[in-house]
Amino acid sequence: MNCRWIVAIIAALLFVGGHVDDLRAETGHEGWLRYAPLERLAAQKYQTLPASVVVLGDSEISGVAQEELLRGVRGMLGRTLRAGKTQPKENAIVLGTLAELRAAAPGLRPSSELREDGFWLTTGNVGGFHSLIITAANERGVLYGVFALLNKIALDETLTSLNEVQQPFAPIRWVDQWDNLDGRIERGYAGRSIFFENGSVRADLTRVRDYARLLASIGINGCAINNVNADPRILEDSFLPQLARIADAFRPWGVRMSISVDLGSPKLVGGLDTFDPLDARVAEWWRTKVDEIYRLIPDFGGFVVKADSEGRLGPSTYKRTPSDAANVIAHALKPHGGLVFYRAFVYNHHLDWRDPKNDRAKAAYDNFHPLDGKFDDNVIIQVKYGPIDFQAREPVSPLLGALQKTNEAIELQITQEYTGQQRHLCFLPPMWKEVLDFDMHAADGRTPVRDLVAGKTFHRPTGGFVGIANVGLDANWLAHPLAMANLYGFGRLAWDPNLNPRAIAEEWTRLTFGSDPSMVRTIADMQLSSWQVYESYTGPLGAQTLTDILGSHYGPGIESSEQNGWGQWHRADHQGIGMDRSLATGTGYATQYSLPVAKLYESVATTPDELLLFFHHVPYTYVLHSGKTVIQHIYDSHYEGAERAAGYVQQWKLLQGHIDDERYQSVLARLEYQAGHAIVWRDAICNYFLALSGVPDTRGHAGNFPDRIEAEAMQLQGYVPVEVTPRENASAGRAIECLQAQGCAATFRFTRNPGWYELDVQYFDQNNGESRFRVLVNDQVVDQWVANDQLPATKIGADSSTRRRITGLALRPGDQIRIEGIPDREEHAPLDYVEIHPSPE
Ligand code: GCV
Repeated sequence: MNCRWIVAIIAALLFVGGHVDDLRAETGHEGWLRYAPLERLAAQKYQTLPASVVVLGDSEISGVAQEELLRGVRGMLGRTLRAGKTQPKENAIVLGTLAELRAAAPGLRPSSELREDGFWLTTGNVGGFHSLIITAANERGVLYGVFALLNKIALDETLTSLNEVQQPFAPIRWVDQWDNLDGRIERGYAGRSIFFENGSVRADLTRVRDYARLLASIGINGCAINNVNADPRILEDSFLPQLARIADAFRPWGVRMSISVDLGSPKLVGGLDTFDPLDARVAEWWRTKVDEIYRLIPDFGGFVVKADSEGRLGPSTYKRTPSDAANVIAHALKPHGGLVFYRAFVYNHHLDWRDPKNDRAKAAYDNFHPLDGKFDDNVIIQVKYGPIDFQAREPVSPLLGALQKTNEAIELQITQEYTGQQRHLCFLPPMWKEVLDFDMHAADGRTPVRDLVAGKTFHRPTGGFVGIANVGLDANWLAHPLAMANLYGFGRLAWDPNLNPRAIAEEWTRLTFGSDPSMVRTIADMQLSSWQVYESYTGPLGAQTLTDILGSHYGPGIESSEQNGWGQWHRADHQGIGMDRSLATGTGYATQYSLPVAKLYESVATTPDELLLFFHHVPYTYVLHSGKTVIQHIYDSHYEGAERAAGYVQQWKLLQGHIDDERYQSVLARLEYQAGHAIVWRDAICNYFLALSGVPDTRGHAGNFPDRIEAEAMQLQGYVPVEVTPRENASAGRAIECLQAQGCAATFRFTRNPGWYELDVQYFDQNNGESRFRVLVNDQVVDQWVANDQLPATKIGADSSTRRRITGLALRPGDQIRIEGIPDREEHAPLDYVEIHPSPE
């Protein structure tokens, strides 16, 4: 029996028992809140669920909570609960705050005191009837309790003897959006803004309400809606009523709206001649503006501030400090209960790269640690998890352990800016979990990051978690159906950072796709390995994501990090690689950590392999803890990573027929693309370091492509060769393009043994044209397509490089293979190479 049959039989056996959801087409719009009908047996478990639901409060949130329960039960169990507002004369599900319940059930007390947003699911006697009770300290908590109950039903959990208290780990569980008022989203990969279009708030805010519902279901209680590179117009008087409409859409779901502001606003829109935070007129301007906002939006959350960073105005203009700037706004917000999220992402992007002591990684600590204790109590310092900028691997920011008298929140990135932009699979909770569990040794005993940011270690009044989400108008919010697990995972970890990523991945999969155990395992396995896989083909050993940092932050761009002021240096030269951040010989960054952590990173010997090049410059021949040399690790990890990315396609194919076709195909297309792009990454990095180090790959992979035929080596009709820069971003540094409107062709002869083959055509798909391609074998058309993917590139290079795989071709020696390309606008039907492999058995 051949392998293909074995795989098919295993697949069939794995899925015996099958799926219970019907396979109607789904866009992913419902996310994890699909409320898909339960299988008959599973549904029986909930037969004793009361037939009516009573809500004791009369707020909007209470109403929404009741409706959600009706919707969920109807969807999953096919029953419409009787909805009431007064104490029932029958068994019921009762929703209400503890205060509301007091009269009806005076003896009811949870075992521990409920904090804000915490809830209690229990059963008891209400008005003489046995009831299932969802109660909380506040209304938002009741809504969260409803979602928790529905989750239990969706996940087939028992409701008998229900007595469960859930409390959020931290008060701050927010998402930020980087939406511009014109409707674009900075680092957003899923369409345009759900909030803004053409300089105004959208007329139709249905998607905003749907978003708030998703957020509430995972316990997120705040959202800053606009780019931290803030447009000052957001504070214009005429804009505020528009903002109020968004806040109105959020409010029923308990999501507080906040906005990012430009610190220069008093001058830019306020008409003052200064924005000096210590000028009394500036303070007065903020106070008046904030009062006005609260008149329109009584539950307004506050302001996010990015200042003195990447060209933004800031207090340094007047030689003032971040605490001066934060506090003037905080004073204005304080009477209303508003917060200032002041971002620690403050650094000089004109650093002199020639000075080996300069180090961008030191900036956050250097700027904020001296101000510890100087910030008002309603200021939160929002700190990116690492000292650079959301790289696939960074050490934890030392600032997180260094603020003892200041509130802090950790900033994580849900939108995959440096981690594949939702075209590559990269499930981030395993990374976040490592960060949150990391012991900073900031005080006696264990001080994991999760406790520090939640304010537990140093008894701060507030703190927590902020995730940059950047959902867009795409039906499924984040473009890649599997990327929604990152939004879900962020919310779950913000609620309870002790959860484990596998549990999160499995839970998300069951809610999103159904509960077939093999399917759940397959998807969870893919998700859980994906961060490591992505890291392994995009940047080694803590040298950071070796991407084009001056442009899209997407494909490889190894030299873009070097010899400029941005400070994302990896310091690779002919002898070695890595940035020396030790005290003894480097920038001294390592000393920003507490002693035990600083000691760990100070020495090459004790620094973990995965961060070695972040902390040390070592020769390529340096031997890692793993026993490999650095250079061999670079080669091997990139080859293994690309292979594992290809494996995802095979794993996913096992799920065909068990997931609705729409989502199945959408994920498949992305995984196939990823498998091809992982090879682009692999080749760029391996070829670059092979050339730079001159050290050959002992396994003979790097620089060796036996199955490859370069386009420029084919017989060309109309096509002309072009040099590509940087050269590692195209195979052999060259490609071909067609400058004649009627089209061009590239031809070669097949010279190998007769048999079945697959042919990979590596071409470039820019977003400024839609070239057409045809592939012919001996004049027979075997494939044709239009290059119309939306990749972040307007020219030939690693961002646009992509692949078309043509499978099942019967080839004989002497066959002529011809690729025809017809250019369109700026895209000249560019081709890189062809690879021919025997078809897999
Ligand atoms: C919103 C990185 C991103 C920028 C982003 C910035 C920030 O530099 O590339 O797009 O700006 O971080 O977090 O402020």
